[in-house]
Amino acid sequence: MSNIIKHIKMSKIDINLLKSKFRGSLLGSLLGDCLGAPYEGDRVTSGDKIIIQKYFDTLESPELKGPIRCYTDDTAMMKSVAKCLIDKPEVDYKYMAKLFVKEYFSEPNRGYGQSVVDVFSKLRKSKFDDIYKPASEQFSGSGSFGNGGAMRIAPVALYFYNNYEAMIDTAKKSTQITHTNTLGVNGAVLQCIAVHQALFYDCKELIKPEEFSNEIIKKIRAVEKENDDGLGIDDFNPYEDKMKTVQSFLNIKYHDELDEEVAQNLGNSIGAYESVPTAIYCFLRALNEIPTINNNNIFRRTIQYAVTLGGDTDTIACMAGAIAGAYMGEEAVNKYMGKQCEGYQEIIEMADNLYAACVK
Ligand code: R7I
Ligand code: MG
Ligand code: MG
Repeated sequence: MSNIIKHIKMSKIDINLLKSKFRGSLLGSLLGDCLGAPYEGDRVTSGDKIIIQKYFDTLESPELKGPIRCYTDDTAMMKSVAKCLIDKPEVDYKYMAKLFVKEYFSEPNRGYGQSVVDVFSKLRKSKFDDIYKPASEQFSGSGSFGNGGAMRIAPVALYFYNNYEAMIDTAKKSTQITHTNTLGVNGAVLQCIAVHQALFYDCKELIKPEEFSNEIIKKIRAVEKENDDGLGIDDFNPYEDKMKTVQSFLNIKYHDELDEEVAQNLGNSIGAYESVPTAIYCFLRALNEIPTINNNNIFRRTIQYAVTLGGDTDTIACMAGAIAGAYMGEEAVNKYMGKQCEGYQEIIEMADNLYAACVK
């Protein structure tokens, strides 16, 4: 274990809360994806925010009968990561790659990124000979910096809740099957760290955004240091810097133009660098009231807020939801809203199987 990792302070986890937190996190990922998907690619106006409020209110209604909100690639791939961890206690990355490919070719219309589709075809054609080669060849050899690694990472944070070093290693290796660009890989690691950290907080105690983000900064600094060539010429801590921008946005009192500024500066696109810190920001902002959102539940507020930022709404809401669910647990998830989402029961069972696979 590297010295840097060893010195990160870990508070003790409450094992009694863990099962609910596993469910909460995977459901957060699912609900964010399903409920954010209809707005993917949109620019959201203040009028749209009122419509989104009504949309979320309606989804909580017991009387609402369908249509079921479908999940996208975010959940499809998250399910494969969870299945791999459940089936293979010693993580088998070739098996994970095969699950991704099988899932894609059985349901290709889930809104996958263009580059990742190409990786799946190459993996299948090469019979999984070298599972990291196709991804490493993308974008003239620099690899994809998309948020596809981050959007599916929550099961890794849960499964390795008590093994930080293995969690970081698995977050990297599972991402590299499709994304080898450092920004894509470390974006997934950052999201994994945030979900993992949220497990250690009891939702009866309100998280202090400053403290939570400082802890993340310390951990991502250690990860980014490993990419540093020691020459001091290039910037090797983009995520640490971006997390400091998250902190400065959290210190700004909410005003009408803030969301637009967040979308511009933190980003809301499909690049990991433009979306993972934004998802963490959504969770931390939603710990307190937001004037454009009329709801007291932190879990719902996080997902709804992520959707109102526009852009890559399914993925930012999925990532923010996974963090909020890991903090709040299943009890915070409105059941009627959950049942509107495709795969709701399946994800609950998956969370329980993941829990059984790692909590002895
Ligand atoms: O990262 P990935 O799995 O996409 C995830 C996103 C989520 O929003 C999902 O909800 C879904 O909508 O897609 O898929 P990739 O194809 O690896 O990356 C997504 C896109 O990012 C690519 O198709 C490119 O448009 C862009 N991209 C890059 N563009 C230029 N240079 C990723 N890496 C690069 C790059 O290095
Ligand atoms: Mg998607
Ligand atoms: Mg998306």
